[in-house]
Amino acid sequence: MKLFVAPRAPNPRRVLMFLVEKGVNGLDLVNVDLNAGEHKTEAFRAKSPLARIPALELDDGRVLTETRAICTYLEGRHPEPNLMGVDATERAFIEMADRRIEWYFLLPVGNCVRHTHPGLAALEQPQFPEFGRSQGEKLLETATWLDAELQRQPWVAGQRFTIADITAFCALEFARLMRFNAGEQGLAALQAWRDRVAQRPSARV
Ligand SMILES: N[C@@H](CCC(=O)N[C@@H](CS)C(=O)NCC(=O)O)C(=O)O
Repeated sequence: MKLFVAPRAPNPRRVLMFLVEKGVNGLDLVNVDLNAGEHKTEAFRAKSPLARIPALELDDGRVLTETRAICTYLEGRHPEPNLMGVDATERAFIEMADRRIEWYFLLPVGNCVRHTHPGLAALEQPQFPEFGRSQGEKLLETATWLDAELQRQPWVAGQRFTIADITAFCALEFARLMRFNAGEQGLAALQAWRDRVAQRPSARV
């Protein structure tokens, strides 16, 4: 199988972390140069029609995109350690946590960085810096909520490490580009959780 990724891009990083947590090796990693627009070529769009990564090309040639869908596939093929829930109830609660993080944390970080950072100008045209800054404020709202969650439970979805921690960690790391630092915002529980996740081998991808 081939996994299309790019250094520093948060969504491919989610899949790479997921693979390390699963202990899965042997995928063929293909770097896509986003700044050069490699993902917008006809050849790449034939794999990922909306020109997005990550994309996982299966051995039969079919291609999966969307990080959660790729992770669902990998979880099915490599059930242990479980990262997405063992029964319907746990799966639903973990999905709820992961989607909250994806929509209300990763998305505002992405929008803020894409619309305010000169390094992202190649990807985001036109950039609307004011919109980007407003997304930074939305991020702080979610971060404050997440900090409260992490004061009463060790991990984003509850009592154990799951895909939701991976999504939140990748979002928080990407937020460094907008100089967001949980500790400096007084979000001590979020910072402590981040520092714990950073110790995991998967955080090094
Ligand atoms: N909803 C998609 C988002 C994928 C996405 O936006 N990926 C970014 C990299 S993190 C990308 O391909 N950007 C290319 C572009 O903006 O042109 C997922 O969950 O995988």
